[in-house]
Amino acid sequence: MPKVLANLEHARVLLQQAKRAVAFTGAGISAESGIRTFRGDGGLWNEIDIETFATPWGVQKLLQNEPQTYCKYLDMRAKIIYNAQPNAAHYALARLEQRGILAGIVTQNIDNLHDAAGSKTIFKLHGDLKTWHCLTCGAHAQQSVDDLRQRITAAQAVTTRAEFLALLPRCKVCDGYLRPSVVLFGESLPEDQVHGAMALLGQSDCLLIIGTSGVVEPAASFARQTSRRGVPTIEINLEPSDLSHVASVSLFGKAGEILPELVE
Ligand code: BV8
Ligand code: ZN
Repeated sequence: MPKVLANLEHARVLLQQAKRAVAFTGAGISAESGIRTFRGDGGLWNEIDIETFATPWGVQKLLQNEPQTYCKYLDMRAKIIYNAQPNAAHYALARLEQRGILAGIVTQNIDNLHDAAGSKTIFKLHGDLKTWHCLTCGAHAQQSVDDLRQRITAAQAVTTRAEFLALLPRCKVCDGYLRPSVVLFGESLPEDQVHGAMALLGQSDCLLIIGTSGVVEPAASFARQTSRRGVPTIEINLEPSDLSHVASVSLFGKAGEILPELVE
């Protein structure tokens, strides 16, 4: 039997024995939905400087000196996500949860495609575009992606930091400015999401690592520690990642093709 089929069979056996499997997902699971990944071929960070565009200090500096540049970046990023739909990989995980095999998902993605595919238990380690928080009092608020789209469209005409701030929604508690709770580099992860993810991973009896390079911390360590605890680990990726060494079996190929086959 060719190695690929043997690996798929091995992964199937591991999943069949699971009662509380958990999926740890990254940008690769959304690649077939048309959303760019960050590293590897065509990766976003190959052409966008993380320090300038994706750290709080970089964003502050951009807003002070060239708000237009930042608004164009936001428009480029958000446009990719607006029309994205879940792909077969997202739906396969939702089915696995409905069957009571998958206990939930820990994702690094901010695209809300797992929610759109019907998954229920999802912990978003890096936030998402619909969850916002107040810069002054920290109160949380939900904003629709349409609302975000209108604000980013209006932001294309912005010339000063004050004009940019004027476009932000206001907090109902203290009237402070709201921002999307997307976690930038150098920012800590949302505690409620981290606690939920740790509890889910702590009780898991099978770990699926799907579409992540395993480079970003502390997210990657949550997956690594779970495998190191002896939980059987199935990796699905186009190529080896920084987490391949902890996988019991690695299935190389597109998540949108492999996951439905693994789940059926
Ligand atoms: C923290 C949201 C401390 C934003 C993201 C220097 C300066 C500042 C920080 C650091 C620094 N050096 C190190 C750090 C720590 C930093 C970090 O890990 N940096 C990395 C680059 C080394 N981490 C942080 O800053 C974190 N916070 O440490 O805070 C702290 C502590 C206490 C108090 C205060 C502060 C915050 C990290 C979160 C950053 N935000 N995103 C945005 O989107 O703009 S990270 C970003 O990377 C996304 O969330 C993404 O999901 C995530 C991880 O990447 P992947 O998902 O793995 O995506 P990638 O493209 O890398 O890989 C895709 C994979 O899919 C590939 O393997 C590919 O082969 C595969 N693939 C592709 N297509 C398919 C596929 N697989 C299957 N099928 C396919 N079709
Ligand atoms: Zn507030």
